[in-house]
Formats: sequence, structure tokens, C-alpha cells
Amino acid sequence: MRLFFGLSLPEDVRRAAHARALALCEHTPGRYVPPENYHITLAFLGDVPQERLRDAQEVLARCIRSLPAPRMTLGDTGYFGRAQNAILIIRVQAEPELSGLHERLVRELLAAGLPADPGPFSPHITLARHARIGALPAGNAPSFTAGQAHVFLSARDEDGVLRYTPLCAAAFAAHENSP
Ligand code: 2AM
Repeated sequence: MRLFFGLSLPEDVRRAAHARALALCEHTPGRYVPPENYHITLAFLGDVPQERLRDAQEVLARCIRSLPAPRMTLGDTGYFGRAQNAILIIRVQAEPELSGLHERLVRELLAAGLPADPGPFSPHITLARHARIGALPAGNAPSFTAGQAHVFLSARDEDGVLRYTPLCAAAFAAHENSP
């Protein structure tokens, strides 16, 4: 099974990201991602035997349970790769703790004998692939706090559409002044 660790998005942030995608698609054609797939990847594992799913989940839970939920803000729209065949993204501004978390996840995955892509880590939300970059207007820039992190399964559904399904969730440490 093809797995990655990621943060799901609060509904208002998902809507803001989708509004940006809708504003972009006229000038930047590409293969747009369904908004239900929007997420922030924390670490990419790749192919993992099913019997090791629990080990992967334990790595995620161990790494985040003492960490306060990270604060983030939607940043600029940008892209990876060549402007003619790009991955269209929204950059996510986050505290340095998020890069620290990525590094720790990679270290602990490898120590557990699980695969991990070592990076580089650049937090973002992918809006489209195979995009031809045109004008990139600014959009809403809401700030938000990550809720839970998930082990996501990346698999094609029966229509051949790539879906990211959260298999298990892990919670960040409760904030000191949360109820
Ligand atoms: P993304 O975070 O830029 O969207 C499943 O493939 C998810 O893992 C995708 O959302 C993808 O990119 C992310 N990912 C991170 N590193 C990857 C890699 N080396 N290969 C494939 N996907 C990767």
C-alpha cells in the first residue's frame, strides 16, 4: 500500500484553497486535484506492506503526541518544476517546528525499517499537476491550526481517480489554554 503522513485541512481552509484553484484555472490550465484530496504532506513513505501499517501509525503518533498543534497560514500561489508542466501549489507558512517534525518523522521511519523520502521539505497544498503556468493572482490567506495528522492511503478508485484516504489519525498535544 502506498502511504504518506499528512495534515488534513479545516473546512474553511479547504474552501479558501478551492476558491484559489477556481480563480486560477482560467489562466493556468492543468489537471486540477479534487478539493477533497487537499492536504499538507508531512512525510512520504511510498510502498509499505500492509502488515507494517500499524508500525507506521505508531511512528506518527509517537512523533506528534508531545508537539503542540502547529499554526500555519496559506501563503503565495507558486509552482514546482517547469512553468510548462508544473505542479501548481499554495505555499504554507509554518513555524520551524513543522520542518523539525518532518525530519523527526523521516528519522524514525528509517529507524523502524520503513521507507521515507528524505525531502527537501516545503509545506504546500497541491492544487494541480501538469499545469501550464499563467497569471497567479493572490487569494485569501487564512491562518489555522492543524487538528490531527493522518496516515493516508494513496490509491486509484474504480474510475481510475487518485484518492487520498485517511486510514488512521494521531493527535497533537493539547494546547495549554485549550478547554
Ligand atoms: P504533494 O504533497 O505535493 O501533493 C501521495 O503521492 C502524496 O504524497 C502526494 O500528495 C504527493 O505530493 C506526496 N509526495 C511527497 N513526496 C512524494 C514522492 N517522492 N513521490 C510521490 N508523492 C510524494
